[in-house]
Formats: sequence, structure tokens, C-alpha cells
Amino acid sequence: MTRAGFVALIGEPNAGKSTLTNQMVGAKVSIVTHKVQTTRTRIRGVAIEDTSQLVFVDTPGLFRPRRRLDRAMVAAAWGGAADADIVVLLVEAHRGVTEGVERILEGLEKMAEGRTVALGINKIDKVKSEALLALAKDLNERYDFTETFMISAEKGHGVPALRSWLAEVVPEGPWMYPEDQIADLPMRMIAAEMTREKLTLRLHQELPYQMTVETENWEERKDGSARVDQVIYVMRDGHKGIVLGNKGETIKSIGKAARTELEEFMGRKVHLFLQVKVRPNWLEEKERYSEMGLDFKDGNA
Ligand SMILES: Nc1nc2c(ncn2[C@@H]2O[C@H](COP(=O)(O)OP(=O)(O)OP(=O)(O)O)[C@@H](O)[C@H]2O)c(=O)[nH]1
Ligand SMILES: [Mg+2]
Repeated sequence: MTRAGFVALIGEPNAGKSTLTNQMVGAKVSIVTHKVQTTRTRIRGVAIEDTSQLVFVDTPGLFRPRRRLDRAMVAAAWGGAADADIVVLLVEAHRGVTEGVERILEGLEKMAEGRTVALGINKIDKVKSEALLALAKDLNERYDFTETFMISAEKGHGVPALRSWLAEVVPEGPWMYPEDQIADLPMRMIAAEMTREKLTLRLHQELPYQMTVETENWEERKDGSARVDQVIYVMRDGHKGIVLGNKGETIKSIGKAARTELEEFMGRKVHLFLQVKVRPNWLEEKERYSEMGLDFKDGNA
């Protein structure tokens, strides 16, 4: 007898959803940065625990959206929660019950009726245990969580306990993915995400929020390597200059970092070519959204 189910990880931006997804899967399927709003779409990562297959749905952070892209991201996150068998809300231990967390709890009241919702207090490595107990009590008074877990997604503390519990509570049924599959995202998108991660880590302030990366072409070569062509869309000439850097130094090092990671992920050689295009209005272009795996309509005000 097997079990299988979708586990949506939701929470404020930066809560550690992608870190936890990767920790559960045991491989980097979702990009992680110290900046908020890194994840832009739902990313599925698959883990196996005993006879259960757990399909983790990493989601964009929930925040008060301003732009079309923000609205589409938030809609994708709530959609991921609505479609899941189990929802895990991640809250940052050191930040506690923020306004953002309060709003998410209100949202959960509306959508999660009858659903199994667990609380994951993350980043426990950052606080003292007394503070944790008080926070767990406070949150459980505000919402009727099925179970509470104290974890450090980064260090792995408490993660096995959460995984075993999930394995017990997902519905009985056949596995949804082959045993060896760890992600459900086209390789061209995983590759674009890797480049976007390197850009986000490298660029400052608002710039990461004003660009997107797409894999335009993917060519398998006879020698077993792959040629991957990507476009980085930015909004202004000045941004293009920053991404390129002095004598192209910046884009060169970004490309190198992304290629190294891609090669490691695929276990073979990759030739990565990056091009920067100025597209002042990309945030309002429908095609950019479908490339990201988002619904353009969800971004309507
Ligand atoms: N100290 C500590 N840092 C953590 C832990 N988990 C995640 N982080 C860090 O928190 C930051 C955000 O992690 P992400 O996994 O990208 O967070 P996210 O919830 O996916 O963020 P968005 O995609 O922006 O919504 C990164 O710098 C992580 O390294 C943890 O358990 N302890
Ligand atoms: Mg994320």
C-alpha cells in the first residue's frame, strides 16, 4: 500500500520555503537567495519517505502585491495551497507574528476549511527555545493548526520529523511520479531559474525585481553536451549596462556561476550563452508570464 500527496509550502517572502523544499528533496530544485520574492512561480519537488511520495509545492511568498507580476505570484501561491492535500505555513522564528503573517492567517481561514494545515516555525537556529514556545502558543491560539513543527530548513533540524509526519498523513494512493524524478519543471525553466538566482545574488536593490530570464534555445550536441541560450530581459538601458558590467565582467561571472550549477545538476557539460535585452514593458507582456509559469490574467488589478 502506498501513499502520495501534494504538500504546499506557504509563507511570507524569505520564510525559507524554497530552502525547505530543497532540503526535503535532497537536491536543489528551487532557487534560494537572502532577498525577498525570489520564487516567482510554483515549483514542484518530489521526495520519498518509506512508502509515501511527497510532492512539495514551493510557492512564491505571500505579500501585499503592487505590480501585475506581484499579483500573479500571490495568486499562484494561494492556488498552490488550494490544490494541495496538506498545507504547511512557514513562519520565521525571529520575526514572529508580523502583519504579513496575520494576513496569511486570515487568508487561510477563508480557503483552508477542512484542510490539514501544519505550522512550521523555521529558522529556529536564530532564537532561544523559550521564545519558540511562546510563538508556537500564540500562533496556535490564532489558528487551529493540525500540528506544529520547529525546524531549521537550512540546517535540517526538525526536518525528518516533519517529513515522517507528512508521509503518514498524505492520502493513500499510487505514486504520481517515477521513483527517480525529483522535480516537475522543464529543464529549460530550471536553467533560467539558476541564472536568475545568480543575477539576484549579484545585483543590488530593485534590479532583481525588474528583470526576468528565459531559455530561448536548447540544443543537444552529439558529444553529449548541451548548448543553452538565454535572454535576460531588463527594463532600461542603464540596467543593461549594470548587468553587463565593466567590459562584460559582471555577466561573465554570472554566466560562469550559472553554468557550473547547471552542469552539476545535469551531470554533463553545458555551453551557456547569455544575452541581455532591454524590454521596457516586459512586466506587461503576456508571453513573459507563460514563460514563468504564471497566469497573466491573475495579474489583472
Ligand atoms: N538561519 C537560517 N536561515 C535560513 C533558514 N532557512 C532559510 N534560511 C535563509 O533564508 C533566506 C530565504 O530563504 P528562501 O528559501 O529563499 O525563502 P523563501 O521562503 O523561498 O523566499 P521567497 O522565494 O522570496 O518567498 C535564505 O538566505 C536562506 O538561506 C534557517 O533555517 N535558518
Ligand atoms: Mg522561494
